[in-house]
Amino acid sequence: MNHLRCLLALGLLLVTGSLFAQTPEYVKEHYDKQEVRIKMRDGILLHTTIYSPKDKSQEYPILMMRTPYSCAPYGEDVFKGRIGPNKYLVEEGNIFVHQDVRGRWNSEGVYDNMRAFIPNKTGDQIDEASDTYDTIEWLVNNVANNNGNVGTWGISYPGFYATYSLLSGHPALKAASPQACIGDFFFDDFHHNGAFLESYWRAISVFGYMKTEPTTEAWYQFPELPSEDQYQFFLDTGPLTNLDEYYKEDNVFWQQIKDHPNYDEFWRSRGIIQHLKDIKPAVMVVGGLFDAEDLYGPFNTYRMIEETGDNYNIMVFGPWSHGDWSRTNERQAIGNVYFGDGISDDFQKNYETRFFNHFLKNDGKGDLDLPEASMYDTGAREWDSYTEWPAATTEKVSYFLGENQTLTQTANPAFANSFVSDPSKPVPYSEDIKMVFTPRKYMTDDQRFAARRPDVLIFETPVLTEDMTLSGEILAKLQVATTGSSADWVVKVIDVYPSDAPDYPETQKYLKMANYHMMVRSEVMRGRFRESFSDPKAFEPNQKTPVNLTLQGINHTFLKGHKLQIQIQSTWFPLIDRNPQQYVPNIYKAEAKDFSKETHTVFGDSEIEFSVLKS
Ligand code: PG9
Repeated sequence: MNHLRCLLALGLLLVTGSLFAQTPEYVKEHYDKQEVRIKMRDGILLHTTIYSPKDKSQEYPILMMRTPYSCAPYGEDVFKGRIGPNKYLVEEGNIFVHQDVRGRWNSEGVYDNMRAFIPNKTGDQIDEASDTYDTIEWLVNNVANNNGNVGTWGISYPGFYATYSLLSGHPALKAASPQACIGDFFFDDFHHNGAFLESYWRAISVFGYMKTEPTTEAWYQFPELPSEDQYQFFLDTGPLTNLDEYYKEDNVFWQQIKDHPNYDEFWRSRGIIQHLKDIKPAVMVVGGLFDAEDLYGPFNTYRMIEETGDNYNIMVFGPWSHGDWSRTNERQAIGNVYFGDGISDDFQKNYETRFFNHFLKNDGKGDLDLPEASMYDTGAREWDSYTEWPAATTEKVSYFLGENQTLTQTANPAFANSFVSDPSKPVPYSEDIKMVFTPRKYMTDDQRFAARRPDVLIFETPVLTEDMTLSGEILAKLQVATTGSSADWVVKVIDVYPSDAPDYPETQKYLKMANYHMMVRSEVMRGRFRESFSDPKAFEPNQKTPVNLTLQGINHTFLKGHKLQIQIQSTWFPLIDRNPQQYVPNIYKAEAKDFSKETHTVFGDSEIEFSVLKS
């Protein structure tokens, strides 16, 4: 009996010990904490927190995350639970470093959103690459017991700094894992193809106010709003200019957003993708196929590195929302939709931990036997491995937006499908009543509420008689017209479940998965940017005009018994701001009188081009 008790106790210890590896108590027991201020080449001091294993019997690599979200808790005797990318890397021992980036929290300097990279810096010119270089140089020469190898990781904005670290050129940097990494604020987060994400408006509090001194307390605050009903609040507020009531001149980022409505040098210079050429350290890009915040970034970070270099570069895209892969949920679900068990833990243990150990604890040679592209099939609910991405084993298949709400394989330019688009009654992007910090759940939400509106056009296949896997980007080549001179065009790809689809434990009350219209992918094109993001153009009223837009990659099997549906609409509120539908030079400066109800038309030679996995 004692033997059994011992086994049970050991099992309990292993489980709880493993769970505890992400608690302050565990970290305090196994790690020492140091706080230092590292001097950059221009003299600015950056707050840097270092967690080193108490076990000094071996040397360890340094794993660093640079963040605008704070190294809190501050104080060498106060510990946090999550110090590394996952519990496995914490349990086995690494040196973890967190740094407040320049101008944020307890670091000195002036913050600059998505600070532009300066390729040929001179003198004490700085950017995030030089700050990374100067930090790594100090760490490898001053942190006890390090093995001389450095890795970087981060999710979202910290993911952007992990990408940026690849441009530092420091020889000790051997591996980076940019995760949900911002690539360009004109296509990630705050804008999609030029449309402003009004749903992000509250987040401008966090990034718009510039502090003057190092601080361990938040220097910004969220505006007091009269309502938690996001749709109603922004509708009642009206034109974007009325939001100036809440953000004054001292919100630098709000002024910058309003002053740069087009893809101009301000945004172009801040995009990091363009610089990711001939990268040397090993890279593992991670993204969520239902990440509402940063999809453009990870897909294009992987793509540019792959196209221009020959370093070890892989991608892992799972059935995740923003950052889900770093959490410890046993069941992976997003909103009403369940995808599987243990998916994040498997990633952390068998991808992320093995990636960093291979390049930081071993010599990085030999085969790591991770796929070039690990893409979860979000329809069949299983992992696919591809030897390249986009997958070579696909063929282009086009559907046209046909009569009687059908997707046909024959174009019919004579067919015209019209709807009235009314900015005073925009199509909601969600049925939820909530004032979000950033949108997330809509990415898999049921779209029946939209399908039943007269200002949403739907086109669908018959019930599929066999599985169809769409893998890769989707190109929408619309042929449209408007009675106005300005319009947005939204394309949504929907998986229509059969009438006998079972509910999940996660399915919200008073909603059935039977006939669920699952959002698989969606995107907007602000019509003025159809020819150029830098040089906007009005529509000629009532003139048939091509509008093309690319929807980010998917890997989704539409199962036999399901239907593929396309929804087209021109408002998507308040995910994005409302288009006045009369052309004005800058929608951020539009007035109430500029907003008009217009009739939009989608023609039958509008084509949706999919990449379909060859059977
Ligand atoms: N990319 C995310 C974000 C950036 C800016 C504002 C709000 C969200 C993120 O860093 O989580």
